[in-house]
Amino acid sequence: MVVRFLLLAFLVFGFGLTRRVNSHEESGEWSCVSNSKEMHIQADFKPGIITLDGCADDWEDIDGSEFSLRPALDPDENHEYKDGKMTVKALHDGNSVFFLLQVDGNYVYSKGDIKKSPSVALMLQIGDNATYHNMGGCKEQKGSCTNKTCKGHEVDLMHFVIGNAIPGRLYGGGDSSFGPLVDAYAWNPHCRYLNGMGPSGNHSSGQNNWKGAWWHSSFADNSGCSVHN
Ligand SMILES: *[C@@H]1O[C@H](CO)[C@@H](O)[C@H](O)[C@H]1NC(C)=O
Ligand SMILES: *[C@@H]1O[C@H](CO)[C@@H](O)[C@H](O)[C@H]1NC(C)=O
Ligand SMILES: CC(=O)N[C@H]1CO[C@H](CO)[C@@H](O)[C@@H]1O
Repeated sequence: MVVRFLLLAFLVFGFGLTRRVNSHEESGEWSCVSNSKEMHIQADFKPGIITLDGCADDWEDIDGSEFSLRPALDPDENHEYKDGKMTVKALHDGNSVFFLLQVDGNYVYSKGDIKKSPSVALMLQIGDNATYHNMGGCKEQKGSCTNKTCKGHEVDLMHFVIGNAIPGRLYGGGDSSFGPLVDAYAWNPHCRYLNGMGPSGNHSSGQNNWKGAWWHSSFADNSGCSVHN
């Protein structure tokens, strides 16, 4: 299942974990070494070089880190995506942080079919006590999650479903539509809120400012995008 596959891989990066990723099933002890140097991505200050158009050209001189892609529910090494690695790069311009995620190999894209196309997500720790595992790890159930009961477990999420998103177009940010790219925050997987909304009846300080664009190397390159293989 491609969607979960890539999703987890990106989450792994978001929290700077070790490569040893345990199952999402609650079977046994789960641990993470969040200060592991191995998995840290550094975002250097490089203003004015990135255009959010899905093309990787702007990033050519930026160092990246490579990661293996493994299925979320069975992250065994044997089930790794064999055709290539995922490369992640990051930088900032003093105001925004930019990420590039690139997957090499014959990764499938089927236009208009979200089940035959990858999705990606980025998860960032916001609250001091937010865990990678369980998307922030607040113990409350849906309905009892509030900014008080789950205080400290906030994670920020960006989720981009590319199957019906137009390549090269910028999605997300400000608009309140529920398009292919959503900006969310969560305290756990049952308490997720999209595009700046919060638990019903409550205002939230959730924002809606993640933006993203994507490209696939199978497209004829009419746009000036230099195609990476
Ligand atoms: C995080 O957890 C510690 C230990 O349980 C607690 O003392 C602290 O107040 C928590 N931080 C937040 C922001 O909730
Ligand atoms: C929790 O949400 C309420 C309602 O929007 C708000 O008034 C309050 O300041 C928030 N508390 C914290 C700690 O963010
Ligand atoms: C203003 C408002 O609707 N506040 C509510 C936020 O959520 C908590 C818990 O669900 C309620 O107790 C508040 O009344």
